[in-house]
Amino acid sequence: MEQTFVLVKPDGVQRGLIGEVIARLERRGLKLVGAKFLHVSRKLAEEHYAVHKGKPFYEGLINYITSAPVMAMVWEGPNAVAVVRQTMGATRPYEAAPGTIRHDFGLTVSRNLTHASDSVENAIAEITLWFKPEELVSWGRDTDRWIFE
Ligand code: YYY
Ligand code: MG
Repeated sequence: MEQTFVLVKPDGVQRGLIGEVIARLERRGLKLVGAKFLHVSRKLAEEHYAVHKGKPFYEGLINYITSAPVMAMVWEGPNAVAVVRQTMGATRPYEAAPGTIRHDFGLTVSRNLTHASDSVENAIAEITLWFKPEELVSWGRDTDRWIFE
């Protein structure tokens, strides 16, 4: 089953939106299989955002993501990567569709509340970077058969 990596970034945590993000993903039908609340080190932030190194917003992005705690999670379900990206909305909140997290709670790209893996390949890499295998919980949920076949 597909898994994806999700972060509630420092602005989401500071604004008390961890529960809101979790509620939306749960309600969508996805299953939580890993979670940790942590203050991100510069090293982890730089590895996570390595693809953006050298871009004009990179330093600000690293400073922001390391400025206060984040909630890191792994969510599982059919098409989990695409489903979570859809629920998050477009990178720039002013372009995100109504009903998405970034639309409903955000205004600017540098405070866009959440991160979610953008491909299955990157999801695997990000889950491996942030979680040890034993930190992921394999569990059966009785409602699964009412959510997907
Ligand atoms: O995957 P996603 O978070 O939607 O966007 P990316 O293009 O991967 O950029 C990562 C992160 O960088 C974005 O969520 C906010 C920040 N950022 C920025 O501050 N300014 C930009 N012009 C582009 C991205
Ligand atoms: Mg990205």
